[in-house]
Amino acid sequence: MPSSDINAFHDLLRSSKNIIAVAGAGLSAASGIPTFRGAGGMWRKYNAMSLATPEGFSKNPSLVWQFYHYRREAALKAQPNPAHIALSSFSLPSIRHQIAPESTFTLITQNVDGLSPPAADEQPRLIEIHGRLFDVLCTSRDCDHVEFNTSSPICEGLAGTEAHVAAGDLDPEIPITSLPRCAKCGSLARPGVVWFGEMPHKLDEIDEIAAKADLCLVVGTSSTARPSTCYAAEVQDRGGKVAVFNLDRSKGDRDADYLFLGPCEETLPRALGLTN
Ligand code: BV8
Ligand code: ZN
Repeated sequence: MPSSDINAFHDLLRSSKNIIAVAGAGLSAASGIPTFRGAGGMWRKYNAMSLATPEGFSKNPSLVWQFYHYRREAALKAQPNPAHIALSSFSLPSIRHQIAPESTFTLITQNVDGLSPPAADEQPRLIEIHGRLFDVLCTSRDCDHVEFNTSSPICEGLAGTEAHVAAGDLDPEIPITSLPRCAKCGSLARPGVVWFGEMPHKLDEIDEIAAKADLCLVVGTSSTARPSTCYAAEVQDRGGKVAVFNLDRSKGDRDADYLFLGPCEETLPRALGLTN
């Protein structure tokens, strides 16, 4: 049975050397971004295989762009919540070293909303394993141009369609010429997120970091999508510890050493020693 003893968890933090956090949609829930699989989750309302696969995009880019335009608009309106702020504060050595004196810290987030602020130091302390909503990629193999684009709307053809998507009504009629185009070569562009069946980002770097980790925090994820679901077990197999922060019981907590049930925007700042 996992422990929820906060003092014992603080002792563990004090002796941890390399800490990783694997985060999911629950981290951004308090910012008003819907999760995928829970109550009101996006994959309950929309078909993941039509909207979040390369095959879905080839078949109907209009449908897919409407979905991602809707999510871009929602993310642009959202603000980081206390759980994002706790993780970004914890990534600062001057703050973290007060509770975990000799530790490193890396946040691996599955979220694509850009709400986790990048760390201020020179280390790659934030890894967005499933890409970013605001990266826009050229689909032409000869070009491969990538642009960071936060325009609202991203193009006139999608303006206002977010209201239809929110109502569960995707309109397949937008012509391909009215969808976002590559700024360099004019080809059809696509959202810069990692779809099912595609290779997640920075896997080698993550493998290296996870191989050294002695504590894994699992925050607001159902632990369903591979490979993110594997890192906690890897850390534990090498004798490290796992702490799960989730609103409810989840697949990732079966073998956890610590389990903090409740909204992570409340449990995480306290567990990381940032509030009382
Ligand atoms: C890969 C970006 C090869 C896009 C996402 C069959 C067919 C095809 C593929 C597969 C298959 N079977 C298995 C696979 C592999 C597949 C996979 O894992 N599928 C599973 C789901 C069946 N994975 C892949 O295809 C990956 N690529 O495997 O490449 C490879 C890899 C490594 C090595 C060699 C080869 C690529 C997966 C990327 C998919 N894209 N996102 C987008 O966002 O549109 S992943 C998808 O699930 C979501 O989009 C999300 O990012 C991710 C994880 O979900 P969660 O974040 O966990 O969200 P969820 O709603 O499930 O859970 C929320 C949790 O929060 C809940 O537990 C809830 O209780 C909790 N919560 C809510 N509120 C709070 C809270 N907790 C705390 N506080 C709160 N306030
Ligand atoms: Zn191009």
